[in-house]
Parts: sequence; structure tokens; C-alpha cells
Amino acid sequence: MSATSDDCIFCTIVAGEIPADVLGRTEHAIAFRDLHPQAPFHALVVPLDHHENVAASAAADPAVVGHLVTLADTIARESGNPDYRLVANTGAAAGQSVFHTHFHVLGGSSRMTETL
Ligand code: DGP
Repeated sequence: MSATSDDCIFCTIVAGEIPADVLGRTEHAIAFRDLHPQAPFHALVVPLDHHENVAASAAADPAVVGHLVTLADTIARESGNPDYRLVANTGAAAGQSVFHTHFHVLGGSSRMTETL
């Protein structure tokens, strides 16, 4: 496990070194709007500690996944989206482009994008 990775864009957001539209933050995780939204509501929930995907985070500390799901539910409800999808792409062939654990939180329409 490593707490941060020098070349990771989400680590730079966690550190406050580049701006993000932050929707919530806990001692374990941060939530911010996706730069390229694929649904009317599209946020990312990201653990503060760097791991390459959700399985690696779960292996290091299973509670982290619970923290991410709880933060996702909080920001979805607070933004008026009690119905939402959580998506965790794992591996490049599955569409993962940022190799720091994250869930997409998608809401705001009946389909909530089926392509992610
Ligand atoms: P994935 O392809 O599943 O790894 O999702 C990565 C998402 O991260 C993608 O939807 C775009 C988003 N993203 C990439 N760089 C940035 C950034 O600098 N800021 C924000 N807010 N989102 C980013």
C-alpha cells in the first residue's frame, strides 16, 4: 500500500494541489464532480489513500469500501438523487483510465448512462 502516488491525478486532488468541485469529504474519502459528466449527476468518490482499484483498497482495508458507499449515498441524496448507480471500472479493458480507486456515482435520469 502507498498513501500517495506522485503521478496520480486523484492524489493531487486529494492533496488540494489542483481544483475540483468537491461535494463532500470525510477522514477517509472525498467526493467531487467528474470532469466529463456522463449523466446529469456524475460524481466520483475516492479514498484518500492510493490504491490502483477498489479490490486493492478492499484487500488493504475492507472498511474503506463501506466508507466510499456511504459517502456516495450522502452526496447523491444531498444533490436530490436518491436513486443512483455506482460503477467501479477495474482494469484498462473495462474502461478504467485513472488507477486510483473510485466509484462513479451516476444519477439524474432514468437510464443514468448504460455505457460506463
Ligand atoms: P475511469 O475511466 O473509470 O477510470 O474514470 C475516471 C474518471 O475521472 C473519468 O470519468 C474522468 C475523471 N477525471 C479524470 N481526470 C479528472 C480530473 O482532473 N478532475 C475530475 N474532476 N475528474 C477527472
